[in-house]
Amino acid sequence: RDIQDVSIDQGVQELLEKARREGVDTAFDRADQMSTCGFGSTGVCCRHCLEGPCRIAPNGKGPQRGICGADVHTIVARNFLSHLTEGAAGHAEHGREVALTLLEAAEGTAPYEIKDQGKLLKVAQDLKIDITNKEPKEIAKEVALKALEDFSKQKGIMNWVELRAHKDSLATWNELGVTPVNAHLEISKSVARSAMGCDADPLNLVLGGITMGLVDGYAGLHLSTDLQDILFGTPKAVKAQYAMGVLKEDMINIAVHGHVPMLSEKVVEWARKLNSEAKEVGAKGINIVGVCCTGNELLMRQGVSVASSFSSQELVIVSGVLEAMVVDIQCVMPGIQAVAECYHTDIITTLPYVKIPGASHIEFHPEDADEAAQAIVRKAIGNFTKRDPAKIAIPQETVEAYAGFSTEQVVEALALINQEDPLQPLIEAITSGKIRGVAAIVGCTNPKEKQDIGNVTVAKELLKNNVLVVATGCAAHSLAKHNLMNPQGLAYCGEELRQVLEGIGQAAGLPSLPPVLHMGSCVDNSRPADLLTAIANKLGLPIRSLPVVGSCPETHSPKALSIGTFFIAHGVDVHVGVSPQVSGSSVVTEMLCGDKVSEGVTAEKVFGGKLIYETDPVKGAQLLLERIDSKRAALGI
Ligand code: BF8
Ligand code: SF4
Repeated sequence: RDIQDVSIDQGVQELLEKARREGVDTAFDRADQMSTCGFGSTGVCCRHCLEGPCRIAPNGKGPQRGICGADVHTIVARNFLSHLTEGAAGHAEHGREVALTLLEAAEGTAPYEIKDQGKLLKVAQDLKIDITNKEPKEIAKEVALKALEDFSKQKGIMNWVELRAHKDSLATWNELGVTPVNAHLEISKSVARSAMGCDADPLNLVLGGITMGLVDGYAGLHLSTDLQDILFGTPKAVKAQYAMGVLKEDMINIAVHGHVPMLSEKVVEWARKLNSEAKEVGAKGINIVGVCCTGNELLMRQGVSVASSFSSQELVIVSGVLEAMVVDIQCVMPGIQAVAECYHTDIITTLPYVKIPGASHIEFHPEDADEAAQAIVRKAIGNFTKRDPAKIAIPQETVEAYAGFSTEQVVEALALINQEDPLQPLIEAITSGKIRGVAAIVGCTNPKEKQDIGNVTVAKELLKNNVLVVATGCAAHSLAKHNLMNPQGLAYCGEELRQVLEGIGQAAGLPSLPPVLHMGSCVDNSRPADLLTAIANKLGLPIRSLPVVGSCPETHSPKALSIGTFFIAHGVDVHVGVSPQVSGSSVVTEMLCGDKVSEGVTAEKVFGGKLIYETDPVKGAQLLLERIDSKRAALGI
């Protein structure tokens, strides 16, 4: 592809051109070299045992069953479940790591404070923990132990499901028998049932997938957000910069990349503390920039600027001014090391179960977080003088973004209009039609796709039609870079939505709210879910009847599929713009994407929401608008 066909971000185009000039291979080039496998992309290739791999030929021409006798529907459903299990496991590990850190902080063995004591008390009370006469650390310990029960209890349902789920959604899940008991038990069961000779029933496998969506949603998203807010603070409105131009030639640049904020928060803290050492080597200071969801986490709580989303992560290195890229877990391309070897950059892995050949490894454990963060920052400082001046090129453009819209911050802003009943102005705007619906644009960028175009196009189509848009993950990067998170983006909003955004913004002392509200990283998809639950509770309606949708136009990650499944289980329609690899089975496709009049069981009949697969972002947005309108019509608004 020409550089213009790879991304609509000019800085990415410039760096890709430089990479190609310098003979550096990136994910965009590798995507062009990779031919699409028709079997894998439709989900019909099975590698679940050593009799295989078995592939089911399309159109009935060739084998129609694997060696064990599994038909195409079993194979596709099992592969889909495996994807969801992988996604849920990633987020559950994230949640567990945070819970352990909170426990160690409470016991005084890890150097973290409890920054949001208000949220700690609220979560503790909602978990029915007795807080009378207890110190914050004592309460934090009990909250952490309750969280860890969600990885160990053998009976009942997960504590975080009880804490956060809407009662009507929970009733549906209980009736279907899909409510998770504990995350590890369910993940283990899910891996076991996907093996050869176990679950062969496509419907049962897809229901197993719903459980994985719920594990992701509660042990991953909600649990992580709650405990991270307690440890690091609940985000408040902040302004920061996006795009590759946030790199600084006269400073030591450290990119923090991955997901879990325990490491990145400490790197930021030590970068501030060791600033004088940076000056000793001739730099003006230390500039931390974010990549992927770590970027979102630091942006939301620390106002740290963000360089890159997933698909262009290697290009941050190509700027020639990156001293170190420190990574933890998830969405870290192994390819960054080969790119780093062409420059002076050190790739630093930090977790024992996420290593990259050739990279430096500074192991990070919460108890010695300070020592590890210092070593990381000092390694970067030591690299500053190793730059090759001939290889330096930083794109100029940066874009201002307003972020930090936690659910608490949104409610606080609304309270400026109606102190007694903060949600009322939002609900009135929805019922009167000033706001036609609410959409969460979430998920990734994908090197196979033209970066940002899907995310931005869906957002603009929805905004034009007066849909209130919130965003998380790398989709939020796309929208921020294209001016949808500052007041300039109001030009893309329908007149009525613009008035609502200006009204709320001005009450908060801003010219306007930004057109898109940045709610955080992918685990922070718990925040829109919390907002929906609050609105549904206030209206006395189930979430499934609200005019709300989700869209994931450029996903690459199984995590996005498991988050999407979590929302579908609430009855929220979810659009994906990249193949979810289920089209090889008419039965599975019908279960996920079929409608009320389809034969057999469909997600829409059971939950009230379905999966919408559409690669054209304009058409995808139109389909979402149709769904919003049909939910409005059913409510008589
Ligand atoms: O968890 S949006 S590319 S970085 S998977 Fe990965 Fe996708 Fe980015 Fe965050 Ni989410
Ligand atoms: Fe083939 Fe069945 Fe083994 Fe899959 S589980 S590889 S279909 S024999």
